[in-house]
Amino acid sequence: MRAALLLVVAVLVGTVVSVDVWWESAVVYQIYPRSFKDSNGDGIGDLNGITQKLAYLKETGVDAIWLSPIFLSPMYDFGYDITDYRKIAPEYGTMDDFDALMSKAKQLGIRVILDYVPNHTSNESEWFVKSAQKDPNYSDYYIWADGKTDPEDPRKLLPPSNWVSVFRKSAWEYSPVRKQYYLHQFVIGQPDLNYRCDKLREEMKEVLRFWLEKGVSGFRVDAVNLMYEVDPAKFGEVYPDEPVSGTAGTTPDDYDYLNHIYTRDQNETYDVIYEWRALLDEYNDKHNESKIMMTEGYTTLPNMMRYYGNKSINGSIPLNFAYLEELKNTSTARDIKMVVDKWMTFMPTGKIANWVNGNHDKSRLASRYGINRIDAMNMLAMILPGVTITYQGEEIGMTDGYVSWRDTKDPQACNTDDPMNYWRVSRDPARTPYHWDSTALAGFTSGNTTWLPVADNYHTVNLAAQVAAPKSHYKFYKDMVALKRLPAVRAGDLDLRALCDSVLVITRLLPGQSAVLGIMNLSGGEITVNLSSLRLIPQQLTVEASGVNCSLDKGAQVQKHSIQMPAHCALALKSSQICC
Ligand SMILES: *[C@@H]1O[C@H](CO)[C@@H](O)[C@H](O)[C@H]1NC(C)=O
Ligand SMILES: *[C@@H]1O[C@H](CO)[C@@H](O)[C@H](O)[C@H]1NC(C)=O
Ligand SMILES: *[C@@H]1O[C@H](CO)[C@@H](O)[C@H](O)[C@H]1NC(C)=O
Ligand SMILES: *[C@@H]1O[C@H](CO)[C@@H](O)[C@H](O)[C@H]1NC(C)=O
Ligand SMILES: *[C@@H]1O[C@H](CO)[C@@H](O)[C@H](O)[C@H]1NC(C)=O
Ligand SMILES: *[C@@H]1O[C@H](CO)[C@@H](O)[C@H](O)[C@H]1NC(C)=O
Ligand SMILES: *[C@@H]1O[C@H](CO)[C@@H](O)[C@H](O)[C@H]1NC(C)=O
Ligand SMILES: *[C@@H]1O[C@H](CO)[C@@H](O)[C@H](O)[C@H]1NC(C)=O
Ligand SMILES: *[C@@H]1O[C@H](CO)[C@@H](O)[C@H](O)[C@H]1NC(C)=O
Ligand SMILES: *[C@@H]1O[C@H](CO)[C@@H](O)[C@H](O)[C@H]1NC(C)=O
Ligand SMILES: CC(=O)N[C@H]1CO[C@H](CO)[C@@H](O)[C@@H]1O
Ligand SMILES: CC(=O)N[C@H]1CO[C@H](CO)[C@@H](O)[C@@H]1O
Ligand SMILES: [Ca+2]
Ligand SMILES: [Ca+2]
Repeated sequence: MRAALLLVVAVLVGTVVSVDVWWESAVVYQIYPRSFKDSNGDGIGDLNGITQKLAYLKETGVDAIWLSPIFLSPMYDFGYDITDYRKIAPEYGTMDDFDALMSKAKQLGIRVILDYVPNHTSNESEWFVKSAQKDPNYSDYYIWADGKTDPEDPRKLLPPSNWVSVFRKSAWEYSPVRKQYYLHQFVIGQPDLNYRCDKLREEMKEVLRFWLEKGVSGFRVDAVNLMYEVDPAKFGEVYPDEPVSGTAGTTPDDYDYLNHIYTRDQNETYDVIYEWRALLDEYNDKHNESKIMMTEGYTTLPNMMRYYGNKSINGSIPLNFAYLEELKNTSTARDIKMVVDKWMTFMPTGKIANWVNGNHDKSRLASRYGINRIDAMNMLAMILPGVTITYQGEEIGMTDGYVSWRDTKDPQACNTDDPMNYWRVSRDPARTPYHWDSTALAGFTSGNTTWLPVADNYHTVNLAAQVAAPKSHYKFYKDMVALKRLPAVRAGDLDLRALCDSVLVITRLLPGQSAVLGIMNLSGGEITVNLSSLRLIPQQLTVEASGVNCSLDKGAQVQKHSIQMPAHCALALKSSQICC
């Protein structure tokens, strides 16, 4: 009787434990659909284009693709302004195309992650149109407030508060229909949703369920720390002004002019994330996989860490922007170690780290760090514990493209007061089409135009050339993906050492397994690295991945006390004997 009971308990526990938590050491590849592959010659990337290229992604070895928004949108912010969360943008395809993409991905074993944009919809959303008309079912879906009368001119109406949009100027826009102002933390066409409305919160959960039912493996959640604004009930039903930050060189139209204490990082945000996590967990058994949730929030480290949850509650993986914000092309091995250590130190025990080398908002990896550091940064993102996130093109070292003012599409650049300097804020250079090969327009389209110009170095920097070359950034990347599958990289301990300003050594150690090492020489001179001080590493090592600047080839055997590292070489090694 007692034995039978124990058996039942064991089986129950067994089923819980066996859910596939596939993402804990995954490679997630971010696709910017508009610029990945155009299948019908209109110059705009689309879902069928992605489906055509899934075999390539399988060959590369990625676990999952994250698609930047593919939903119905007027594209003021290229899909981050959604009209209907359940419809596909016609320029990207149809729901049938999406279903075809899903089934091809499933067949190949690639998981699909969607971008979830909860902070705002498009102003063309039916919800917004009805909310402006005060339809009782939607009236509270957005942040509405009365204007203030101008003390100097009583006939004039001023916005409810001094809040500024991320893309500059007042964050409030007057609706002549409702005769009130609505809040938009991004462009005017992106009204903020009101998470203090219970019905809206439920509605947004239904959106998650809709896509989970279609078999997606999780979500990347956009601009999460701007979701809540301060509760106006605490201020007599008005939205209070934010204090001036005192940042030098800013004017009241600039986002940095204010200290955003009422429009960012509100405490209610974290609870919504934990609720969404619990919702995703409802699908664990149904799909026998744990869903992934990654959240985007540019905020302080302590705030970031709250998204993870704690021992008793699970949250999301807060996207780690340290590589984008805290490191640059001149960072030393010690600088890099400090940045990695910081994340590992503050991350709650038992949670999963992540490493982001780029996204569609930032200058590309190869431009930010210089072409000499492409392999080193890709190696770092792969060999550290946790999730690797690659923005399309990083695997071949694409640089930013040149986009003239005339060709500029990004609202952040178009809204600038200083057209001479649009390129300083434009996100278009990091969004130019993917370089498939050296044929016309980089093989991106069969047509004769593209929505953004193709970068002119595609003749030399393209996938086909790198697949054909004996050594390339792509081949190195692919070897690193394979290395990430080794037990020591999946689950081993991390040991990180800066041997000097220019040499960083990353070691992953798991008892009973081969040790895995990554070594990078960040300097412009050749050196011989002696790893004798790493006592747990066996003597004999095999080269598993060799960057474009290395002289040792894949498969070469080396001794740990003498490893030849030419300038800018990034080398990954595995011990021949098991370690520790
Ligand atoms: C669920 O996935 C896990 C891990 O891949 C596997 O071990 C288990 O057998 C699967 N369970 C079912 C019911 O398919
Ligand atoms: C509001 O929603 C309810 C329930 O869905 C529906 O019966 C009702 O007709 C809607 N009201 C309006 C004004 O559309
Ligand atoms: C949405 O906002 C844009 C400005 O970004 C404006 O041009 C357009 O007319 C608005 N559309 C609706 C339906 O309000
Ligand atoms: C938000 O939560 C933090 C941590 O629990 C707490 O210290 C802080 O006082 C809270 N802020 C507000 C405005 O409630
Ligand atoms: C974990 O976080 C939850 C939700 O914020 C909180 O209620 C709980 O007290 C925390 N538990 C621990 C052990 O910190
Ligand atoms: C949190 O998620 C992990 C899987 O990543 C799971 O093993 C763990 O049991 C979950 N913890 C809670 C408190 O739900
Ligand atoms: C680093 O980047 C800056 C600005 O992009 C550039 O001026 C400088 O030459 C670069 N330095 C190296 C070592 O690549
Ligand atoms: C581009 O293609 C369109 C449609 O095929 C054609 O009508 C047009 O003449 C072409 N333009 C150029 C510059 O080749
Ligand atoms: C490597 O370092 C160890 C310990 O400092 C030293 O004994 C050994 O001679 C060095 N080997 C070489 C080849 O420099
Ligand atoms: C490293 O390799 C790149 C690409 O092949 C090349 O452009 C660069 O000059 C090399 N750097 C050095 C220092 O050899
Ligand atoms: C990296 C990223 O996804 N950034 C997006 C954050 O949200 C704003 C508004 O939705 C977009 O403009 C950015 O592209
Ligand atoms: C550890 C080590 O030998 N570092 C060297 C890397 O290369 C630069 C430039 O040649 C040297 O100055 C460092 O000493
Ligand atoms: Ca197309
Ligand atoms: Ca908001």
